[in-house]
Amino acid sequence: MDLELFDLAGRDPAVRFSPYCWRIKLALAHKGLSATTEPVRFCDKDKIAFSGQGLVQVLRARDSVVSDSWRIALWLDETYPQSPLFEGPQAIGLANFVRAWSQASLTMPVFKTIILDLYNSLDPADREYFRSSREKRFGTTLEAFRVDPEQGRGEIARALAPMREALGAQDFLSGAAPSFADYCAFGPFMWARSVSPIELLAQDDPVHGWRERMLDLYCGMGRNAPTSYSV
Ligand SMILES: N[C@@H](CCC(=O)N[C@@H](CS)C(=O)NCC(=O)O)C(=O)O
Repeated sequence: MDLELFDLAGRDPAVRFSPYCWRIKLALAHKGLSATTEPVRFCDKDKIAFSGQGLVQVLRARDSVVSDSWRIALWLDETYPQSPLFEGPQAIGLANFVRAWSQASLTMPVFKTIILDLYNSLDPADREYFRSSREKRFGTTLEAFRVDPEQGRGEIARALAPMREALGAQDFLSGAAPSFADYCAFGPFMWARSVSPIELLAQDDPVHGWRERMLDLYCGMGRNAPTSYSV
């Protein structure tokens, strides 16, 4: 079955920064599946109109269209049982908790730290859309929403307390090997890495070691991904 991923892109179409899209790219590699990817910019919503909604991530297979990264992950395991992303219903429940925690606690401090670098990585038409939609959402300018790197690192370090505790005793959130819970928590780090040179983690943080292991997965898929600046 041919798989096609609709993946958010920056001014440079090779720079794919969406944290939700990263979850699925790693999930596909985990299952040994490949997909072609189609870059989508914020102002290119026509490209995903067939999905009946306006957000990426969208996966199109020969006779299915699935949107929303969590639903895509469940669909992948149902459709391709090999190398499961979730080993049974309990794993689905626990990974869903990590997904929710990552979105509720980690996304915002990362966003505040990288927002101007993200903005500068967008295509000019997308910049206008991003500024007006996010300023409306946050009720303030991007510049006022942004925090400086030191404050950002402090907020991120506090948000990561439960992860740090778990990773003191195991290599991945899922145990000895990574799974979808890890991909959900890793998404915000790939979002940041794709567009911003700001270092989010202290070297001696166990989460730093986990992020290094995650970057190396699947032949360095995350580490070798194009960025909007020179690494
Ligand atoms: N729950 C969705 C969230 C997807 C989402 O929020 N995507 C953002 C990009 S990171 C988007 O498409 N935004 C489009 C817009 O703001 O117009 C998922 O997990 O796939």
